[in-house]
Amino acid sequence: VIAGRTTTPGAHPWQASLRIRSGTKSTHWCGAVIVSPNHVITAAHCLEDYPKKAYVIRVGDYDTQVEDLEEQEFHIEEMYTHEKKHESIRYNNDVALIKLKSSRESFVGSAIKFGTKVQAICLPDPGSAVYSPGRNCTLSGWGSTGVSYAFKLQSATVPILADSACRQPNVYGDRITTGMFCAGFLTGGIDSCQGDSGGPLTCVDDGVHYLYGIISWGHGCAQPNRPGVYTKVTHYLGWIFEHLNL
Ligand code: 4AZ
Repeated sequence: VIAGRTTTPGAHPWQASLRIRSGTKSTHWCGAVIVSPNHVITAAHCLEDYPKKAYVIRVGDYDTQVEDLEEQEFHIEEMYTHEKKHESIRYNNDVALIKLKSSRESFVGSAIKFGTKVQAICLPDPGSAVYSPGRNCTLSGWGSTGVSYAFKLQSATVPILADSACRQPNVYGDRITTGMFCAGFLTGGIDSCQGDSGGPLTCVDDGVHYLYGIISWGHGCAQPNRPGVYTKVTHYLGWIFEHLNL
């Protein structure tokens, strides 16, 4: 996150980290979002470079350098990547659902133990979710702050941009599909960045946080006329619910 703020522990209880295992340790790779006791959503492009055994999902984290009591880690039981990923254009259909493997001892039908600092995000209702231009929403992640990845979870408030603004030829033109939307500032300055992708863009409706976007791509970070591009969650609700039941 570029020009964001450091969050407080538990302020984004649905935030997860998709990590790459290396020996007994793991390193942050992408964001992810808790959507059920057994599932997280992430960006499809986050799952392209390694086999499923290489990943771990961590929830309940805040400062990646400190081990918290709330932290829980899971291996992947199954990963479902959208079948039309990158179809006709790069980053199109950038959504994936991960089913977590529950550790044998704590198995009670669910992998994640929910608590005050670990919760699922609500998925939006396609009938009432509004992606209106100018609406302020919140993104979060441990991605690049400009020089290096963040240790403490960062967040930023960004307005949703009109498709007409984002599809201008000097912005992204035809690279924005119906499954994407843009959020941020055409003047640059505040944005998601490398290592944030797969994480959440949430908006509040009647006091409830909903997952509107999945951090997906952008040309660099926080550059003028290069806002962040997000996977439009309402466009994929059918696909998401279908795969939640597999
Ligand atoms: C990335 O590489 C990435 N500025 C994520 C978000 C943005 C750019 C790149 C948006 O993960």
